[in-house]
Amino acid sequence: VGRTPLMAGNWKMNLNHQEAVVLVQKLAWTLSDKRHDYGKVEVAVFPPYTDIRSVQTLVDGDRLDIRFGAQNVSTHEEGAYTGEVSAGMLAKLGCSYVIVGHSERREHYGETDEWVALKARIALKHGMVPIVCVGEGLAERREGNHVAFCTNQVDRSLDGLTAEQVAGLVIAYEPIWAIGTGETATPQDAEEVCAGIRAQLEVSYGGEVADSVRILYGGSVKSNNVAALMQEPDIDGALVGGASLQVEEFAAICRYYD
Ligand code: G2H
Repeated sequence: VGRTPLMAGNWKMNLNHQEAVVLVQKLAWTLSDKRHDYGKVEVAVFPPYTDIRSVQTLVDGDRLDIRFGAQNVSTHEEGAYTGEVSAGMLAKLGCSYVIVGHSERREHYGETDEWVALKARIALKHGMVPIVCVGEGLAERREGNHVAFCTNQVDRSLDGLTAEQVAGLVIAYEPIWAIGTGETATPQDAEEVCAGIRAQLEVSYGGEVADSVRILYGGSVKSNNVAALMQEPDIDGALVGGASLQVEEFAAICRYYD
């Protein structure tokens, strides 16, 4: 299947403005180092809202082969929603992607699947690709319900999307118990859920759509565990948090096959 792997660096709420600029510059420089092959993956970074504009300026100005996106988006088009940022604003800044439903937003800000579906819809409406995050907690994992829990989350988070829209989506599977904890799911653990998600997509939208959706794994991905994860047939990339803040480490993740 011809799914281009996506390595997505989710900076979360880290780095000041200057650090963000330096990180993108160093990353661009590293990715252009001809001693390594970076050509097989798509690389994207997800700065905080406040640095998207600067990243856009660097990427456009130097024609960098780096995509970028936002970590969140409002469910509303515009208006009296203090503190929110709209999909239209992000699209105008050149965002290719928007992360929706990250577990940290579900956990700390009460985001529900219904909200996630609204966010996915509004991102698509403005020409951006949502990266729809799902993942089980420790309780579901211990009870052995993790696959069903995640496929339900996918179903509900994609509510209202057409098959055509789903075909262009990215889904990120992030087991909550493996986020920022240093714990990684084994490649087999991750594949079990990613394959389950793809099977569910096939039931809901057909085989062709299911085959075209990229499913990322996220949760303590590092240069020393990414290659094994990427060998699994249903894992098409990684959503990388902590390790994406270190240029050498993130670059090593992007050339996992080298
Ligand atoms: C999961 C991941 C990126 P980390 O949240 O979204 O973070 O790699 O730090 O576990």
